[in-house]
Amino acid sequence: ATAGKVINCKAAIAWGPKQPLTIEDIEVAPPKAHEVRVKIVATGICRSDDHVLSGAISDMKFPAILGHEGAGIVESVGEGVKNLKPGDKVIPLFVPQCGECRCCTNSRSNLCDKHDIGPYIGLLLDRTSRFTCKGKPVYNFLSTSTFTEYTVLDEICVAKIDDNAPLEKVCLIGCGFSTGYGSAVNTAKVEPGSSCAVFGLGGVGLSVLIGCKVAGAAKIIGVDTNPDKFAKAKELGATDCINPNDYKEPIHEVLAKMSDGGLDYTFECIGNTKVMESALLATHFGCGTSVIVGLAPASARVSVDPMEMLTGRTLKGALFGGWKSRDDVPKLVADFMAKKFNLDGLITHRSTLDKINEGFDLLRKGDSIRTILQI
Ligand code: CND
Ligand code: ZN
Ligand code: ZN
Repeated sequence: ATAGKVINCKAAIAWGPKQPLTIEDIEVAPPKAHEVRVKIVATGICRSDDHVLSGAISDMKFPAILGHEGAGIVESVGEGVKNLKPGDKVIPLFVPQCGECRCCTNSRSNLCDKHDIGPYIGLLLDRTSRFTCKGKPVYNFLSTSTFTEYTVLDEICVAKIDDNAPLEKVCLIGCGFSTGYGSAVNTAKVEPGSSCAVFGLGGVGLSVLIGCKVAGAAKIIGVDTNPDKFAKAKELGATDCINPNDYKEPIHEVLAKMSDGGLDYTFECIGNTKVMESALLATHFGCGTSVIVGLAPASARVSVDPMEMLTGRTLKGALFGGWKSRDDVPKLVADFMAKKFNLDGLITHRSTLDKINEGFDLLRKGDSIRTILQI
């Protein structure tokens, strides 16, 4: 019976950019009204967490607990929480769904005014944190903070999922898988027989690829500067894989030759604005759509010749694959349980919280797709 009491536990603390995380003893206060305290069971390491450590996300506050791709079990709930109870399996949501704001009530949007996706506040909705370490408050990240044994979430940032779901796999539905898969099926709305190119074959890009295949795309070209990523991409449905460094011509020209003058759909899953420009140019004149999925550094800008748009290309983007988080995450977990897609191909490494820095190193070196930390 920890309900109502402060929990002492371990967490990986980020002290600032370019510094390793350290495992610390922290205190996690009980949830206040409309909050939920969750025991994290498993979490993936996504490149967005590393963008904070590399400094590409530059307005974060420290010390902070990163991590936004987790799954866990409700330990206790605050006053007024109706739809969650201790013991429920849940996935923390980095895009909230309050159900009431302008975006939530618009069927074409999956964002929510209550988000903390830059400029970063790093606190719960009441503008405080439930974490302390060495007597000082610790900031949240993306409303989630999963690199800890216990976290506290606003209830609008929690999806209740199937009691039988394997948390050490479905944690990927908290970000990488859903972001990529939804970018193909919701944001681009890839059609049967269409041609697609996916730039960046990490956890997010490979999930786009899975979505393109499920949607029935006839041609799916994987593009990556690291050819070690090609075998996995082909296993998951890529019909061709190319390395831009193997060509003298700009990569959009190479892709145009491979796709009857341009692709129907392209996806940037890196966070590089130059690649975003190529991905748009690689779509077909008059009918192509390019989707920005990667998170670019805060000050970066994309340059577009207006003629590219005037002649009928579409440039769009989405967070979390366009899914309305609280409504759709339980459905995605149900689809996983019904074997509509498989997550094993995305999981290359398993580890523990105390080895989190090694997990980040694997991602930086390009050696992992997803490392899942068992908490
Ligand atoms: P990860 O680093 O695993 O994958 C990126 C891939 O891109 C790697 O395979 C690289 O080799 C490849 N790459 C790098 N530079 C180039 C280049 N110039 N040309 C071709 N390939 C290149 O990252 P991830 O899959 O975890 O995440 C990808 C991006 O998605 C990243 O920017 C992350 O922050 C972002 C993201 C977005 C969202 C969202 O909601 N839209 C959610 N989570 C992550
Ligand atoms: Zn992510
Ligand atoms: Zn809302």
